[in-house]
Amino acid sequence: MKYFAGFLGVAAVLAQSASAHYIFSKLVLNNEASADWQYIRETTRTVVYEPTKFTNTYDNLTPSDADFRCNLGSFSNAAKTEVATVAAGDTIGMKLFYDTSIAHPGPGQVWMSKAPTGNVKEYEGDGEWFKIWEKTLCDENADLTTNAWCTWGMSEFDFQIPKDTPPGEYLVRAEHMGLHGAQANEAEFFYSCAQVKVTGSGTGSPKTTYKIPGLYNDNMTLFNGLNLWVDKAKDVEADIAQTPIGDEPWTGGNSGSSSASSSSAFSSSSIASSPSSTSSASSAPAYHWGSSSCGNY
Ligand SMILES: [Cu+2]
Repeated sequence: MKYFAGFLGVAAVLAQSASAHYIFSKLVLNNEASADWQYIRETTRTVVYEPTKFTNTYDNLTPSDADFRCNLGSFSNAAKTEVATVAAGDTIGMKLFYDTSIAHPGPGQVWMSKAPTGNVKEYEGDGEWFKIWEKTLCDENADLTTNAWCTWGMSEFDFQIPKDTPPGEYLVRAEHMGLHGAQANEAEFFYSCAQVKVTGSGTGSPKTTYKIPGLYNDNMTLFNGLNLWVDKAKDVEADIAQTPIGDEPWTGGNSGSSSASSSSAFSSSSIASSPSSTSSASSAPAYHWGSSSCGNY
């Protein structure tokens, strides 16, 4: 009896903290959510749902580390994580731990990377990644600190595995970022990877691919300098365009971006492969918004 009461107390505390921060722990197949960490590699972090940041880090993890691929220590859980079979063209989802919902302002993305050996359980994610899904601003006239963002309030990302995806085993990485601390280089990244076997006869090839780490750096104003309380939607869009988030997702075929895209100047090769050599001083935050905590969220 005493043991049972103790368990409830711990669960209540965990559920309460999880309402602020989040991590994708469930894969959604045929509209049904899996168990936590059944198909998604569990991180070994002290508190699984805390964000990854460039500064004031949790567990010393930053977006410049190899574990920015699938979260801290998660490769050590790859062997015991199941591989979900999904047909190319199917829509699947990744859902948050405790069914919490996103209450930080920022974009959401889904990335894929093919296991070169054909066995995703032995793949660390050090190969090429491509983007298949993206949500940024949905209402430019709404509040940039909350519901201007498409992902505001979502508890899962639903996305299509492109019909042209070649068969094989893949890491599927869902990611959300909170930009409410970007004015102080405290953007927050929430992400994890599912292990998926794609079936079908796709022969497509994404033109634009990326390496992780290398995807993001803190010379990018979106993560270090943007101020959602002061800046306008067009500023946010300009900052997005200078990152891989501004690139068109691959939805099939043999090319990564549409001809209408203005992101060609920020191709993956120029962004992802070169450690930025520009001075960070020029993009230092123009505003500091007091404490960097997430107390209001
Ligand atoms: Cu936060």
